[in-house]
Amino acid sequence: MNSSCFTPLRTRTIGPPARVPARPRWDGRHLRPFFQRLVPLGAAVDRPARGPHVEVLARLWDPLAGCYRTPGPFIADAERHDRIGTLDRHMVAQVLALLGACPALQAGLGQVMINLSAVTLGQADLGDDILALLDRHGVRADLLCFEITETAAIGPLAQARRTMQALQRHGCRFALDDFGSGHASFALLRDLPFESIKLDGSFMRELDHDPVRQALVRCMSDMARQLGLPVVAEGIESAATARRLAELGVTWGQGFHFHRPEPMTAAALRTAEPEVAAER
Ligand code: G
Ligand code: G
Ligand code: MN
Repeated sequence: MNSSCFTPLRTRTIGPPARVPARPRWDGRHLRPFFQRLVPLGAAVDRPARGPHVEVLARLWDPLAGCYRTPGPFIADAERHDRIGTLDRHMVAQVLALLGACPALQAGLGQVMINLSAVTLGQADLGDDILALLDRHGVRADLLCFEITETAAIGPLAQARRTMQALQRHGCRFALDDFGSGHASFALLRDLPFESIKLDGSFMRELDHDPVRQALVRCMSDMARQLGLPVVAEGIESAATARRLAELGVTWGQGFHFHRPEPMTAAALRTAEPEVAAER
């Protein structure tokens, strides 16, 4: 089995997406949304919690290997081959169809965070496409927060800003993802109306033993507080890291320590709720 398969032992027990064609060629039907919960770290929480916050994570079914692939390689591939806008829209459509089919689920959820490539954000028709999907599936816009990754060039800033503002007027929010790992982070915070920051998971590795990472995380969390933006730390793999982050002023976290990503189904989202409430 290839090493980029996601947790092979577990995914062997998780079957392919419904109606997936049995051929190894990339196709939107091979995509399936998984999700990971966010949890408050320590006592301070920046926002009144309505219910569990979750991040949607794309996984790609590999029919030859019989497992799901993690997104790193196939997202990069889609960006290179101009397919990322289609992939991101497939993900949004699948998530909204799921939420739209379950009004009670929508009422119980806090925020659903969906990753969008910076390339997708730069596409002029994105705002209208998302609003049309919200309308078609009857999903509240304020349930959604889009995480923008800066791995690829963000393209025309004016277009990105217009799309963000149009969706924000309907209640959607925007987070800057992978903060601290690229070159444009600070400039993007200045130029675009982000409402929260997600610290790149690479800072969490060895955080507990590394004064440099601790200084950088404290600096980013202080800056976010001054800007009035909530901060989420990603990639938390131990209780020690979670405790250290709380000391450094980070108020939200996610990672394997709290929750291994799992397929996004109504049943799984429903059972996410009491656990998160207990952790608060
Ligand atoms: O787990 P892994 O390190 O392979 O994740 C790689 C990247 O894929 C992460 O930065 C994550 O933000 C991104 N990602 C996950 N799901 C999606 C998605 O639906 N769309 C986009 N554009 N990126 C995603
Ligand atoms: O950049 P972004 O945060 O969107 O990346 C999310 C990716 O990181 C997902 O594909 C997810 O599977 C992976 N991920 C989530 N939690 C952890 C963790 O605790 N450790 C590591 N190494 N990866 C994680
Ligand atoms: Mn993300």
